[in-house]
Amino acid sequence: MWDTGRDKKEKAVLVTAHIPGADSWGEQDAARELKELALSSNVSVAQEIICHRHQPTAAYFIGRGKAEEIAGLAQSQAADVVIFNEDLTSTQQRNLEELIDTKTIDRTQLILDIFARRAKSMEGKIQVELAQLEYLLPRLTGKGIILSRLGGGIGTRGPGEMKLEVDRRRIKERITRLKKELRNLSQRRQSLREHRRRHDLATVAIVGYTNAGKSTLINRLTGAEQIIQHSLFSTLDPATRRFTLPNKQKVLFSDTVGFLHRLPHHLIEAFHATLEEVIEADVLLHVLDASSAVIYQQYQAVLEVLRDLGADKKPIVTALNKLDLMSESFSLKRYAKDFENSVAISALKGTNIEQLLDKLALELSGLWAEIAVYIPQDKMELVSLVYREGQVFKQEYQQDKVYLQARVPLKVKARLEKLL
Ligand SMILES: Nc1nc2c(ncn2[C@@H]2O[C@H](COP(=O)(O)OP(=O)(O)OP(=O)(O)O)[C@@H](O)[C@H]2O)c(=O)[nH]1
Ligand SMILES: [Mg+2]
Repeated sequence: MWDTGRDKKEKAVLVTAHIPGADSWGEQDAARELKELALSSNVSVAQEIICHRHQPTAAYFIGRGKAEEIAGLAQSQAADVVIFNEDLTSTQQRNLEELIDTKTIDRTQLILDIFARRAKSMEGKIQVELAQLEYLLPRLTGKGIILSRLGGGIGTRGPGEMKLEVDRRRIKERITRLKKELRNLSQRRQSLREHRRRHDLATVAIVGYTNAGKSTLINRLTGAEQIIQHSLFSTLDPATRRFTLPNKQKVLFSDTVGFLHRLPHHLIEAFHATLEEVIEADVLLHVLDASSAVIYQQYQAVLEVLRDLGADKKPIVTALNKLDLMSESFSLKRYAKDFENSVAISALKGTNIEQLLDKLALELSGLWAEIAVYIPQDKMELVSLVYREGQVFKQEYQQDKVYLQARVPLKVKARLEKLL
């Protein structure tokens, strides 16, 4: 099952069927993002269409007349694929594909395709393939999958060079296998994290909208070599790098997959293992592209994903990135007010990085406390706890107890207070 047509550039017609009030994105912004996604998936864009609907229809999502219009356009442009900016039901997709007589894919499939191209690590590949198969499975009933789909290209690409499996029974078996492999990998990751915790490394997860500059920032900070591209979802595999803050505190930064508004749920689920870095982090560093015209929408989209992950209550430092592209100081002033705990930086030029690190150090210091305690000798296990989890400055033996001065995580302090 080798996909030989992998890099033939497909020609696409893009359709944004805007439903007013569905979210806070204007139709132009939504359409612009669809184009970025399409380009990131290496298709060429022949034509963009925006249409309006108050309510999607069960048969075609858009009206039949509009669908026929798109069919005409697709023929005259000799398009290989029509990409909808919405999530289509299997019925809508099948009907559209039949009427337009051209391969038709939806937003989720497009994003899955980009992910399939980008996945490098074993874990990333498994996660993407799992998400793809779970997306495909319910669409495979009856005439659910159209023959054009088997021809290759976008919508059929698995991670690596493989073409996606399209046999129902084999898909089910494969899903079971992938899930099992993922569980094993997730356990490995878990023990890695425990190892870190034992070495009391604070963790900072860099999160943010795709293309905001997360990898540029981690590279700038730690000299890592994360892939940087003007393209969506350049980073799929999380990378973790050690770094020492100016106050000598050691931290681990992890770069994560970019977020997107209406990120398909399949993907968040499949990427749960990767996103555990975010869930378990002590502090989040939210990188926002301050030069974006849709900064508020992107900010909200990131918060939504964080909420989904249950990570929105963590301390967050916001980096208003791409300062070098901003000419208007009044919008910066406004952002400084609207985005709490933020610093304007340029990851590319290295501007204001020290201020950002100071803010991070401050957040992290809030998670630690200095203690001075007497531990009775029958509770020696608490002495090892302090050594294990904190930094000991001073230790003295007195008759039947040990005196310790140390810096420990707040959690440890609370435990000591309870037990002493
Ligand atoms: N002008 C300017 N461009 C920047 C800055 N930071 C990042 N960029 C550019 O923004 C684009 C995206 O940068 P990345 O670091 O790949 O962004 P990312 O958030 O890791 O993106 P994904 O991994 O795709 O989610 C690249 O073209 C960078 O060169 C900045 O401070 N100023
Ligand atoms: Mg990146």
